[in-house]
Amino acid sequence: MATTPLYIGFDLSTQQLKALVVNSDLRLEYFAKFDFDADSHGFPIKKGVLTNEAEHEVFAPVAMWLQALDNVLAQLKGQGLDFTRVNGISGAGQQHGSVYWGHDADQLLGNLDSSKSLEEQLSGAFSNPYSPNWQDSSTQKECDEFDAYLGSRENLAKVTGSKAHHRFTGPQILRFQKKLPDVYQRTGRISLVSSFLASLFLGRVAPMDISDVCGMNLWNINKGCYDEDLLKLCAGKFGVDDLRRKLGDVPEDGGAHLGMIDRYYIERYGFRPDCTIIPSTGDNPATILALPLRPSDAMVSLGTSTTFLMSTPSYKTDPATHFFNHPTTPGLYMFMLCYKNGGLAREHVRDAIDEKLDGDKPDGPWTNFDKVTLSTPPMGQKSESDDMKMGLFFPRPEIVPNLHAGQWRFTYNPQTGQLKETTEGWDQPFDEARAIVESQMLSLRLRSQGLTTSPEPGMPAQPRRVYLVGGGSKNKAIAKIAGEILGGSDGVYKLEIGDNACALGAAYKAVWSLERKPGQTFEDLIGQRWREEDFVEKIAEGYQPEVFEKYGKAVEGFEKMELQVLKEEAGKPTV
Ligand code: XUL
Repeated sequence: MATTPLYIGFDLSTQQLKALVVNSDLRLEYFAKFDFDADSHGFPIKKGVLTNEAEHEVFAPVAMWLQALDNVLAQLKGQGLDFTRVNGISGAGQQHGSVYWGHDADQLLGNLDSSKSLEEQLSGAFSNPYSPNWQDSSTQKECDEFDAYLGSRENLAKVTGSKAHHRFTGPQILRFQKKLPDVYQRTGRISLVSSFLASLFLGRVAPMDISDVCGMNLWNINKGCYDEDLLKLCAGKFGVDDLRRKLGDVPEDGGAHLGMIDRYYIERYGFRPDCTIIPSTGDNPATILALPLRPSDAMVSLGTSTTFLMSTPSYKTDPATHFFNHPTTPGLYMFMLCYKNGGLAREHVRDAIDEKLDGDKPDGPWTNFDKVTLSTPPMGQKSESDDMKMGLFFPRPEIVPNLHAGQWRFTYNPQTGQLKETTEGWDQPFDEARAIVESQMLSLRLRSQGLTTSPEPGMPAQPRRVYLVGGGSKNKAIAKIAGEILGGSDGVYKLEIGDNACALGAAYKAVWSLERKPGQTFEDLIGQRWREEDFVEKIAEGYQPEVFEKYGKAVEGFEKMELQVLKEEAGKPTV
């Protein structure tokens, strides 16, 4: 049998390292995974991280990731993977996390002994053995400084794509620089988790990726370079030049060939010497590469939290949203909404309903929730003259919008525009099943509607397709409501490989980088090789004119409701 080249996509996420191997036809050939809690040795971590609650710090030991990489490669070897077939490697890393290398990092990375492990040889390569994690919230003071530095958070969002966030790397570096000046001075280079992964394969510190660099609050997206003013703020007394050296250059091409694989992997695992290393990107940018996503298609990741991703040519920033450079295609951006609440909020309502209802759940834990959701009319309106029921359900502090944990229930009359905070008319907890899913989807529609266009003459602006990924994507009731609210002229789809979307996207990025014709875009190359029937399943209707219009009115009430709650709660503690 003729063998085609292979490409590896890694996913270095909070709780696992995964490796997914595809061939030129995008078919999955091998998969391996290392779960930090279950499989690592010597690190007292929980869910992949360590915490210092007193200072709201969340961080991961970098040496654990070294242990994981050797283990995953050994697993692939054990499965019979012939590494001489591997043409290219790319990866996806949890966004915003940073790795601090000592001054002799390149020296150590370039002189690895293949008879020893990465952990043995590189554990001492870091000035700081820990990588701040995206769940860290220790940087409120630094965020205030970033938001103020360019005049307002709106301006910061305009320049960098996002207002300041605790997890963003710029505020993290600023805090690190002030808190541990000696360690900062001992730092030769700073990597993102994504470029750290590429560095290990390259045998020297790798440049950051053009999309992932936008998760730092330091990159000026319009100018295509680090922002001089923000570097100044971040570097403090150590100066801009020093920080610029630490961060390194950023290649514009997301498919750039950074170099060949280091000798360590050739000798230890049997890679061939011309296996090429491609920039690794962030896990969210990698997710939109898991399919040939067209501008105006939307992806909704329904996990513990909710993430909404879109590829778009528009750059319309707002403090509540994020823009990144598109990971492969110049001229496009990735738009992202990142909620802290999602699955957990739905589970609370599910459990409350289960408590009230007896009976079997033959179709799994969501049987009652789904039944109740689907038998409740849109916005809880039994007749047109009824008020709409809507609410906010945040078991955790939320960032979209910026609100502390809590629940708020309202009724809204779309004819008069009257909004009332009340539980009157609510049949709790039953009315909440549909209301919570609606609330999550209305928030997505509210914040993405300015970026969508009309997919066909006569149709209102909406995504062409809505793709669902993550745990919640298996739930057909949620998919149905997603289509009713967000639309989707072509329907709502589930990605078959939904749980491994970012590793898959990283592998596709490597395929594109090495097999593209001059000037060929990612969407074009992957689009040609994509086999719709094998890779996605249509799970719900998308656009239905009447209900879409009704939810259009609901969005207006929803926006009013959010503003009212924000006003009422102003001054109370937020995240
Ligand atoms: C995005 C973010 C998370 C991490 C998860 O801004 O912080 O989605 O990327 O790994």
